[in-house]
Order: sequence, then C-alpha cells, then structure tokens
Amino acid sequence: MKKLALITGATSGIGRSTAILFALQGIELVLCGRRKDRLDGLQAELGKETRIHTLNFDVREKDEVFEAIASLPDDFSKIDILVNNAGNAHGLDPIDKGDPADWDAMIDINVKGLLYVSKAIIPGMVERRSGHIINIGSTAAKEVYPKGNVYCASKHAVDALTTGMRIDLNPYGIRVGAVHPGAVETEFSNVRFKGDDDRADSVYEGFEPLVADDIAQVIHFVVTRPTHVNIADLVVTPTAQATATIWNKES
Ligand code: NDP
Ligand code: 8X3
Repeated sequence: MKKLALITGATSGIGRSTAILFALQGIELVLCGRRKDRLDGLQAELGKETRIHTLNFDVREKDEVFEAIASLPDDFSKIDILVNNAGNAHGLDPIDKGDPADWDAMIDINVKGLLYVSKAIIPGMVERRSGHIINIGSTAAKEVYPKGNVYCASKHAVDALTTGMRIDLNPYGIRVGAVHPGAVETEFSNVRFKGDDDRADSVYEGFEPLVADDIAQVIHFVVTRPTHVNIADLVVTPTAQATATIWNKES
C-alpha cells in the first residue's frame, strides 16, 4: 500500500530534496510552501513519478493552515507521514541587538507554524491509529551558540515538542521523531542574512557542508523502518563540524 506524505517547506533545500527522493521511491505527496511557482514546477517535474497535490500557504497564518489542510481532496487527506520541515533563521545578532521582527518570524514559523500544521494533521492520525511525524530540528536544538539565541530557542522548542508529541501520541501507535541537521548548504543562510549572498556563501567556505539530499536520505531511512521501529532522535552533521562552534576548516 502506497504511503502519503505531507512535507512543509517543499519549495527549497531539505524539503525539496525530500520531496524528490520520496517521489522517486513512489511515496505520494502533498507539497507545501509559499512560493507557488516552485510548487507548480515540482508538480510538473515529479508528477511522472507519483501522485502529487500542492498546498500554497504560510505556516504563520493559523486560519490559512487549517483551511488549506481541510481543502485536501479525499484521496490526499489521509496523511501517513508528516515532515515538519518549514523553517528558517532570521538574523544572527547578540540578544541586545536582535530585531523583534526576526524573533517573531522564528517563533511564528519554526514553533507556532509547526504546531498549527501538526494540529491540522494529528487528529486524523489518532483516528486511524497510525502515522509518522518527523520534525526537522537542528544542532541548534541541542546547543546554543553565540548570537543564535532565539533561533536556538525555537529549535529547542521543536526538540521539546517532538518529545511531547511522542509521549501524547504513544497510546495511538503514532511514531514521532526528529532529525537534527548541522550545516546544510541550502537557502537557509541567504534567508538568515536577508539576501546578503556573499555572507551566506561564506558560511560554507573551508569545509564540505552537508547537501540537502544527505538529509533527505536520512529522512527516507527514518520513514522506511518497519512499523515497530521508531527513530526518535538523530543528529547529522558534516564531518568537519564537531559541535555548533568547533569546526575543522581550512584557513
Ligand atoms: P531553505 O531556506 O532552503 O528552505 C526553507 C523552506 O521553508 C522553504 O521551502 C520555505 O518555503 C519554507 N518556509 C519558510 N518560511 C515559511 C512560511 N512562513 N510558511 C511556509 N513555508 C515556509 O532552508 P533548509 O532547507 O535548510 O531548511 C529546512 C529546515 O531545516 C528548517 O526548519 C531549518 O531550520 C532546518 N535546518 C537547516 C539547516 C541548514 O544548515 N540549512 C541546519 C539545521 C536545520 P517558501 O519560502 O516557499 O514558503
Ligand atoms: C541551522 C544550522 O548552525 O546555523 O540550524 O544553527 S545553524
């Protein structure tokens, strides 16, 4: 029986690579993001491989999230796998210099957005007594680094919510786990540094970063374990990254 996965943040980076890999493996897909042109492009590209439905919404907008997910046609409504991936860092500043608009964005997208999407999907999983939720955390969910303050807090919240979901959904046989990447070269730093692409590129200089497909492969491994196996927590870093602050970089 084919599985159906809903992936948030499918328009770029880790979410996009996961969508491609899942499609190639025959997993049916509901792909979400704000950039409709990219969702349309993915649908055209991957529609040959699997059945695809796209949903265009901003995870910050609670009503939009619930309306979008409620609009799913019957044959796309029973989500087996939820990949809560949409998220980003906004800014990299010491706490006294941080911009509250950046703080709002990170809490609203990374934490509240993940909650809204989960709230829209989980009741169906509970009813069906089955489902698998993978939250994309970060090494920033495990450690706090200089100037990472609010981003790290948002990802620590994702870590805590993953455990909370696993506990509360345990009676229903729903699997819940998190994948926590280290540095992955995606649009992440372009967003964090607000379009300063030279600064974004410099983040990945002097070492070999992860690419989005590295994490997509891990997510695919997680969702293809037998139903009695739940991978609760995985931290995946580039070999050159020992911790959030210890790197083996060429100088
Ligand atoms: P990208 O910037 O490449 O992708 C982010 C995705 O999130 C995009 O598809 C974007 O879609 C979506 N998104 C962002 N804001 C919203 C919003 N308000 N509503 C709906 N969708 C949104 O980054 P990554 O692929 O690297 O990031 C994916 C996840 O991985 C994030 O949770 C990030 O925190 C995490 N992560 C990334 C790491 C890295 O080094 N790259 C390391 C550790 C964790 P659109 O703009 O079209 O809405
Ligand atoms: C993204 C990686 O190191 O910028 O979560 O926090 S990092």
